[in-house]
This record gives sequence, structure tokens and C-alpha cells, in this order.
Amino acid sequence: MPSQLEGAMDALIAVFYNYSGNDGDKYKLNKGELKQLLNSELNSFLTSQKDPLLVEKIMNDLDSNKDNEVDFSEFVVLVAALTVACNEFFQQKEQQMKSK
Ligand SMILES: [Ca+2]
Ligand SMILES: [Ca+2]
Repeated sequence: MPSQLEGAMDALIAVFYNYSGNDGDKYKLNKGELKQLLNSELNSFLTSQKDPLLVEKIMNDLDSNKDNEVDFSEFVVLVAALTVACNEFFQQKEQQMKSK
């Protein structure tokens, strides 16, 4: 049985390859694949941001080696950043609950 964290890592890798294999390079997400991944897997995050250029911006931010594709190590940066943001959100909520 994998641990909870190992399961989470497996899931992360599986999600990435579910989308990266659809078009072009199997091991990288192009802009269309990134958009699909964001739409399907991070829909609540996307819809909370009313920016039509969001996918472009995310792509530019993530693509640190500027090959116009997002590889797994670039993708993990996004997941880590979002996870940190979620954690801060929950901490703030908890503190608001305590102060009431
Ligand atoms: Ca691809
Ligand atoms: Ca890249």
C-alpha cells in the first residue's frame, strides 16, 4: 500500500501524462493541453479568476526554459504554488473562525 503522499505523487504524475500525451510531444504539455488540464482539473481555480488571458499567463510563468511547452518539472511548480496558496487560505479561515 502506498502512503498518502506517495499516492498523491502517483496521482500528480498520472494527471500530467493524461493530458501531455494528447498532442505533439508525449512528455510535455503544449498550450492546448495545458488549457485542457486546467479546465478539467483546476476548474474552480480558473473560474474564480476572471482573466481571459490566464492560460497564456500561466504558460509564460511556468515555461522557465522557454520552449513553449510545460514539462513535468515546470508543472510541479504550479501545483506547489497552488498548494501553498490553498494552505494559506485554510490557515486564514481557521484564524477567522478562532477570532469570532
Ligand atoms: Ca503533448
Ligand atoms: Ca518548458
